[in-house]
Amino acid sequence: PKAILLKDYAAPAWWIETVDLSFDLRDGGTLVTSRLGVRRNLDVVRAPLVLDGQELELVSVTVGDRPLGPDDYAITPDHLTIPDLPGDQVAIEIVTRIHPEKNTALEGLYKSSGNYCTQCEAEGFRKITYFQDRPDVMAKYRVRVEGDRAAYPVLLSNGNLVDQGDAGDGRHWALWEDPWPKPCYLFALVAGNLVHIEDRFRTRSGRDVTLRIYVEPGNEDKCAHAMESLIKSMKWDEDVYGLEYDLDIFNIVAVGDFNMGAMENKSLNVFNTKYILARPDTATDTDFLGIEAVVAHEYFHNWTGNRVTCRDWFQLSLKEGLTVFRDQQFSADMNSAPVKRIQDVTRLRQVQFAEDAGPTAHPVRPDSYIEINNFYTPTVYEKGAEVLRMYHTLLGAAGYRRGIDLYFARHDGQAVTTDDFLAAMRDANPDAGVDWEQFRRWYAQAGTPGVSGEGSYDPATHTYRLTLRQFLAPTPGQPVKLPMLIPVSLGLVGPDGKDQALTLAGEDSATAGTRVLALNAAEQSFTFTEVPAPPVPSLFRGFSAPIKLSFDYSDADLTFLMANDSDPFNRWEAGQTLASRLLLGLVADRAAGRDMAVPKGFIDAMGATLSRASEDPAFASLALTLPSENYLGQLMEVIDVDGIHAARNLVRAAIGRTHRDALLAAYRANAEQGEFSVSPDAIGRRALKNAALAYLLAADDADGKALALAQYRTATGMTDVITALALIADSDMPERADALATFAAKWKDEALVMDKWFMIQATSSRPDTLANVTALLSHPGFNIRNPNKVYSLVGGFTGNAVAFHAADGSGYEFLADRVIELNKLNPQVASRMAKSFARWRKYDGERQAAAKVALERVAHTPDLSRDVYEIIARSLE
Ligand code: B3K
Ligand code: ZN
Repeated sequence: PKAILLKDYAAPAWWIETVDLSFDLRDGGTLVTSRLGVRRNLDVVRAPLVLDGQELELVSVTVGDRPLGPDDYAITPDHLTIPDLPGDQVAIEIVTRIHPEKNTALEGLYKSSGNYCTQCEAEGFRKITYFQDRPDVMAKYRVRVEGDRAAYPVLLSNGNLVDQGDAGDGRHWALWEDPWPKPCYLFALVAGNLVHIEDRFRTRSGRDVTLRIYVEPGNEDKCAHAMESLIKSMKWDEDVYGLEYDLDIFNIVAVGDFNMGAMENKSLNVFNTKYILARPDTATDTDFLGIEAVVAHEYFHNWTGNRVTCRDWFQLSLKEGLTVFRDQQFSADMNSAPVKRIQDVTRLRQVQFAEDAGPTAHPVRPDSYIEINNFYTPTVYEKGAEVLRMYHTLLGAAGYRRGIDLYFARHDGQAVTTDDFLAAMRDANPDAGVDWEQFRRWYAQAGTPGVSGEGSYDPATHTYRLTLRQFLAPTPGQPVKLPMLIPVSLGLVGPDGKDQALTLAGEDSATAGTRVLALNAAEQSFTFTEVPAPPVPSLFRGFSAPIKLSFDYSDADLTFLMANDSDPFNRWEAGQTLASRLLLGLVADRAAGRDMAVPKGFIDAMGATLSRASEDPAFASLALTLPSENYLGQLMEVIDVDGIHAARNLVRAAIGRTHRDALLAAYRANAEQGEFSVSPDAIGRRALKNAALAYLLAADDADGKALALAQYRTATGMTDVITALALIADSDMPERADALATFAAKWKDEALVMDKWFMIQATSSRPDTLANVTALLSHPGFNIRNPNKVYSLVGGFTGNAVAFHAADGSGYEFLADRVIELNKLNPQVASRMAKSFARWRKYDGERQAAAKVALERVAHTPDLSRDVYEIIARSLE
């Protein structure tokens, strides 16, 4: 397979301005008729019209009124080329036949539980009809959908329903028209037996919008939260970004078989049921928050992605980084901002930093790919969102908004680049004093910058000198890196625990608080004057840049910041830094054959956090959580899987034993009371209660076990039920088997709930986990064709460090088998699973050897998809 390069981008020789599609949906073959209005692009050299198409059966091609014969065009497995088009403006009709019922890749038009739906981003439209499948070709669509009335009572596409009727023979049709030009990746069609809930939203300029969520019959009672989230998003986008919805109708359809979370098709979002369906007894707090965030994300795409789209797929972060940042801001406004920030940074470190440190590292704006579906990555999404956050930090809320307004004023209706976005931010803020050429490196250079430094206080002159250095390691294809523009949001915390003034040498006296400095050289010193007493610096408040900090804090400094920093993120961060330091020390002790002794100071600090827990239960639950095994692994040169697991469990047990009474008290104080709610407060209290329960079980506490069993048996909300069940499933309590069985019996018909059941077994650290997971592949509730099932069972297992990285290589062998099996069915899901191999070189020799065998076995599989090939080839490089 050949790589596609950013530098090869060229505008198309032809524009397609109108698309008239007609779908004749039938089992055994769907006929697609496409009438295109094409116009020559006079700005480029004359060239034939080359259309993309894959797995299509061509029935006929007509240019003007002339039917073409096979000699009039050229056809390959990927293209249809029509040479010598007459004139500059031509009408073309193309008829193809496709087989959605056989489509297991879930890309293009396919069936999920008997209903037709589409997924076109990134390049699925070419599996529906021949077309210039590229985002810079924007057209107006009219779509006629015809199908059996009884089987598919609901027929949907983008835009407005303009007509419908009876087609005879038990069939009916609907005609949809979308007035907004769009790239074909935003096309959608749904035909099925669906029911809907409905609400309305009046935009601030007075447009009444009908909002509908379509689901399979029986799920109507699980849509309310998604609908509320949609309405909140529409309002928030008006208030914060000044962006209003632009049609009279907004539809969401939830389907059970979907490769990712959801898709922002114009006015017809298609969602994975996971991000729509929720009832307190079926969905966890994480699910409720996930739904709010994803519904918002897809809605926000209406402007950032749809009205202004990407010129080419290298620009993917133009819409994804921006839209993730927008959904993060939204969720922060709807819930607790510090909690949201801590969760987002935890995820960034867990998945994006890991990606940046491995063979699949790539810039936010990649410059080459083999399969674009492999680039819907944490780097493009989450690091992309951090880049947006840095614009916001450097320009302030008002400057950022000026940039956004200019971006839309310039580019509404266009397909543009991340450079265009940067230019709008720059031009709207001429006095910002930002070196934009340097800032641009955040898009171009891969890897996570490291920042190190130290500070010194001079009591004679009352000055504090802070020195910071930055370093960016080479990544694949980028041996040499240049210094980045790194926004450092900082405070100087005085001995009284209060922020001191931040006056740089030569400035007028500043006020106390937080300020943002630009670190733009390899090494830089900042001298603060009028500092009355030696401070502890609080650096990168709110995580103001996606970097790895190593600053020469003493343990006492960190404990001080944990208790005193005015920035909640950095209070949490100080605890995490302290915990990582301690845990890695224990891992080293164990490796050297020394006893692991847990320092009392840390256990006391956790006790202090616990004693303050009632002030902010949500924050406390995060502050009490130790860094994950995966994150600790990233801090090691060679990942000591078993050592990390042992050290972390030892510390957890020590906390559980030492603070038993306080944990029991926290459990009881936060037990469910009153009506169920997903308010931030209620979620926070549940999180604290369940964190306390987990510590009690870590200490093998008898009362804790009894509480877990009682909670499993009597709780009504899924958060409490599944947390208790996960703890039981991870133990060797005699009730384990029975608890797992009663859960499965109760929920066997609720696919999303069963996903959780598979997940908790796959993530257990019991020694029999691989055997259990292997047996579960044959469970009647498991289906390898359903992506959610694969993500729960196989994905859950690969995230389980001790089991997946078992020294005997059994975990790698298991994954290779699944990747090979999935490669034939669904390349996107296969490749997502294959990414778990990527960091194999970070493990010891024995594990590396086993991983290599597994990787090579996948590499030698016949008919390897481009998706899997690209990941495996990069991993082996
Ligand atoms: N834009 C889609 C993702 C499409 C993934 C294609 N493999 C969902 C989103 O980011 O909103
Ligand atoms: Zn998105």
